[in-house]
Amino acid sequence: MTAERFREEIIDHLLHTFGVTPENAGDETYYKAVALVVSDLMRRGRSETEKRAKATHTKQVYYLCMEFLLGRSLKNNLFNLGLEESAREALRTLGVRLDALYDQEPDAGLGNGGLGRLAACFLDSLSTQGYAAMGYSLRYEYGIFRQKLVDGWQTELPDFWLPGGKVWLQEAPEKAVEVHFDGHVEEAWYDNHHTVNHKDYTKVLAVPYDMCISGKDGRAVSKLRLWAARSSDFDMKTFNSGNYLRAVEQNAMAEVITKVLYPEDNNPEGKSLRLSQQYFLVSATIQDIIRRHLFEYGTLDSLPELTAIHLNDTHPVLAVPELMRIMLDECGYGWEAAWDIVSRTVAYTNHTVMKEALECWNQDLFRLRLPRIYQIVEEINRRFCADMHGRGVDGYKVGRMAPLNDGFVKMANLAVVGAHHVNGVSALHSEILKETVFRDFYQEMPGKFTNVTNGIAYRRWVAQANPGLAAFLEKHIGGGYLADAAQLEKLLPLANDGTALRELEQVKRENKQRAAGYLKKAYGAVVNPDSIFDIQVKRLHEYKRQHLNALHILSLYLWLKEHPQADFTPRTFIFGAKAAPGYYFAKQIIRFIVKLGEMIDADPAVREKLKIVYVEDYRVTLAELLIPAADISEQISLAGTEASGTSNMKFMINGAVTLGTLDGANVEIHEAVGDENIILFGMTTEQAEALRQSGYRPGELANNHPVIRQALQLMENGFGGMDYKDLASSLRGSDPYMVLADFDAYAQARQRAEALYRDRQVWNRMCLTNIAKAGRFSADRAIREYAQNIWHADPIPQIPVNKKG
Ligand code: 26Q
Repeated sequence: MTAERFREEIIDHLLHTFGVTPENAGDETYYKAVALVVSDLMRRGRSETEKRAKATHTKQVYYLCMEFLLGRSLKNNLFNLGLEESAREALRTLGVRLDALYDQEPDAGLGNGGLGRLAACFLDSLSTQGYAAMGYSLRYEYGIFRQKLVDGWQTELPDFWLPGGKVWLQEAPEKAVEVHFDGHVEEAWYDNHHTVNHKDYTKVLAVPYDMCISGKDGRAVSKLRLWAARSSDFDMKTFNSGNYLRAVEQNAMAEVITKVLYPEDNNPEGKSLRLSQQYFLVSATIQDIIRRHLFEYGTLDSLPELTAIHLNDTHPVLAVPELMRIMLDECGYGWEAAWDIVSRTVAYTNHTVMKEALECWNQDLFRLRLPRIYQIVEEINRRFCADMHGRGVDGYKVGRMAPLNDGFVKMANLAVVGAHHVNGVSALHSEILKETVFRDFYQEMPGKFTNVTNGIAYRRWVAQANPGLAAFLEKHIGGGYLADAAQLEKLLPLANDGTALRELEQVKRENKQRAAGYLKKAYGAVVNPDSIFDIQVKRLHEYKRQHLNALHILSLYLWLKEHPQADFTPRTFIFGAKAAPGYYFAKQIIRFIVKLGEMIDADPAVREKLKIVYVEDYRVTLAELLIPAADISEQISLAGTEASGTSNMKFMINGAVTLGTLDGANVEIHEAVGDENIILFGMTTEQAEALRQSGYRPGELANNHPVIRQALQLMENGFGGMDYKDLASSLRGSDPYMVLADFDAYAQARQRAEALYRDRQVWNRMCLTNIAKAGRFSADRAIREYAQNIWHADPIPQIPVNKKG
């Protein structure tokens, strides 16, 4: 589209959609007008994609996920459609800056962290590589909460994103479906801490809101269908019997289902509203998939050949019993035939090995809410157990694998039983799955288990987030890496090219300056762009060990107080993390970090050397700003706890050096770059396990270690008007994630990092090598592996639709 045409379309939307003249429109309205122009284009692309997919009987991929953490869309879509320059020029003639419009867009924060962002990156890759794909999720009215720190304490504010975000959504009321909750939870007796009591509704309307997801250069456009809950109608009987208020109330109850995203990640709580959300997503989605399939092919017999349904974690696993229900109750299938179809259609990705993060639901709650689904789960369970017993499997083992056991519905067991493939998200994680959580299953059905290491969308995380690096890459290796990430290796010959390395250093320096400018503007924080930018941004969790990082900074502080003349490269430590609102300990860690930063700021003897910035409300848009500015990428989870990590990949491609443990995908980053280009420390998974077995005594360790002892004492005595006794006593008492055991190794690793950083040539070479070797962490590669090994799906053939035979 030319700039002139673009300009006309913008003006058209201003006048006819928003009723303002170009002169009177503000940035916000301009943003919406531009978004609508882009949306129109993408919808046309989507129709083309659908036509081609149908004409060629291409297998459809349906990606089900309770979360899609999309962030902003405008820049990404303009970039993918190759329209950024036209848009910029069109707006310039109207006296408007495109970059100002980008800032008008709220983040679509429909996810917590890694899992939700992965889903978003995967949709991008599905489009770009031309698969026939749809994502399904919920149109939460409120996304992940906005974080506000009040004297270091996290408070939560609602994220009402729709006013600015809904321009990307198209309501499709004609495709609405009904979801039935045939059970009544008579009293909120089960989760009586919970204030939402949604006992009354039985029928809820699921209304689709569709968002087009563009691929680079328009090979295909995917659709993300987000369901919103509406009450299906006034219960007229109640209404007529004079209970008007009750009818209205019921209406409101139904809409509660998609009101808000649950903000707990890796620490699920068994709230009945969450179960309703999950079933709501699954039931609406499965009905939609079946409708589409029957419309095209007239029978569900061909479902496994023509569709792949992917469960992103166990959250949408009720897709298995829901598909069974429809086939049995509404399509006349018998159990065996239906089960054969279902279990050849569904695949499942696991994202965690931590026992407390595996979803299970109280059986009574489940049965009351979803009686028919419960019956089907019982039958799945009965047949599975009978089958296992029949094969002579030990009774205890059968119990451990059973979807129903100990009064719980075990969602992961249901997923493994129902899926044809189960994958972990990094090589290490997939091995741990086979050895621990799914050990029994692995022994009985080894062929089901596989690995697909996560990946990220380079087009967003490099080309858009880091224009300086993109220009550097364009100059030295061309733009081919955008479609074929393996081409990044073409950088390797530059490892000894001093000029190129200095150019790369300059790119980093500019990104640090840009980030510093933002930190100044947003928080009044003054940071030195010549200091080492050492960044840890991710959800706050004990297993991720932000407190290890902070404890070490505290020890550095104490050391610098004693060694004021020491030769020391100034460091800026940047943290960004949201804690689940009810995760009290995590909130204490945040406060500890903030207060430590304040103590340092107040101390003229150290503040030129050390600086902590805790960025409030960390989200996709801030990640895009901070990650390109990092020198050091902190990936310090206890080995064996982080399934993969994906920010580690984003840092790597942006030329930061990983300082990390051998956990998750760090293992593969190490493999890719070699010992010289990563800073590893700490126990391996086996060593951590062995230490636990042999009786880990953190209290003793603390007492015998002068540095740790002094740091913990300072925490106990307090500073900044409060003490951090809870934190200190947890470390001394049980230290579940072995912070103290890895402390020395961590301190040494940081010292090595500083030494390496001082030799600019050496450091720049490390950065360059990381970028060059990052190709394997592209989401495009991950999607190809899913397609080939799990979904058995191919891209839509590139034939012109109107020439089809
Ligand atoms: C479940 C039930 C009830 C309420 C909440 C939940 C819930 C929600 C989100 C449970 C887990 C999550 C999110 C998990 C997650 O983000 N896991 C991360 O997934 C990434 C992508 O694979 C990995 O890179 C990370 O290692 C993993 O922690």
